[in-house]
Amino acid sequence: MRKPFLVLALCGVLLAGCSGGGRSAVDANEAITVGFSQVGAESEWRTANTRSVKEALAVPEFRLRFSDAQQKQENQIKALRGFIAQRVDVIAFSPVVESGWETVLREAKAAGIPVVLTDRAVNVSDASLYATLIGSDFVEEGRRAARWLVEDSEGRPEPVRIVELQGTVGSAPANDRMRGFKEAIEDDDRFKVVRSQSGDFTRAKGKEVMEAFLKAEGRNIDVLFAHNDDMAIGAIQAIEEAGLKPGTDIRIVSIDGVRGAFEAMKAGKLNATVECNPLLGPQLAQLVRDVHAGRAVPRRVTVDEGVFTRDQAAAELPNRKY
Ligand code: GZL
Repeated sequence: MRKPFLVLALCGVLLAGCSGGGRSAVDANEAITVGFSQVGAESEWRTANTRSVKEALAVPEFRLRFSDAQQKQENQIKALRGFIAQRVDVIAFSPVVESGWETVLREAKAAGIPVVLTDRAVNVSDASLYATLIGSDFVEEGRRAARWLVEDSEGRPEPVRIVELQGTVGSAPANDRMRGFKEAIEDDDRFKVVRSQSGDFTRAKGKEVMEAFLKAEGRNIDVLFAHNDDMAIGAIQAIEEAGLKPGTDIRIVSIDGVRGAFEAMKAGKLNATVECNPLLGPQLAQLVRDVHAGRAVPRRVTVDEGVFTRDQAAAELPNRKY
């Protein structure tokens, strides 16, 4: 499952190496100036994504201007306007939420600066406002989490009462993971989502909301579906503090596949994680090269990902790259 992505990523790295091979250092005037606005540093996934982007663009061919929006849209819009004023060659960003980008993207278009979306999508009326989106299929990730749950629930008591920790309100991953999960169980009466609330993709908020779920539902929770591993890890603390066994009294399925999730699965406290690969740097670098050179790029670039369960965790942990 993972090979194609790895090969693509390797090609990206080799191309970077080949294009630099034997050539003198890139003249400062020729370097491609990239303005990158990152969502924040809210999760292990985000940290790995930032590292991948910075590493891939840390070659003489690029000059990276990086901005951390601390999960606030107004900070991202300010950063994008700054990149436009600085007349960068390409803008790349991971939009914290789906809506509210039309105006600033029209300003980038008017300035003749191409935009590459990474990780998350935007809702705009004019498709020409960005060149391409590279990121995961979040709806499929939600479906995969539900498929694991359906399979793991064979022979168990019914109904299966689920609580859901949603990601950042209005974000593409939260909207789409919820949609995919719901789509995959809505015709199966065994499954009931009894509570659903945003934990904003962070461990702290995930713990806080899970405490509220436990207070309200007591021992009537069979499953936690968390839109990312960080919220699941926070929820695990709340479940243990309530005197229950995470992974046993309450089964947990989450999304990202970060190292912390594999460690929790190895400890028996998390049951499954759906991979969402953050290592987009090499592919992003290639897209920036192509867009800057005026070459055609695919409208949508996805990455190959898998699903990992508790029994695979110990063997897979040493292979994890994020
Ligand atoms: C998904 C990414 C999400 C991760 C979270 O591509 O946007 O944001 O699932 C992160 O961990 O905060």
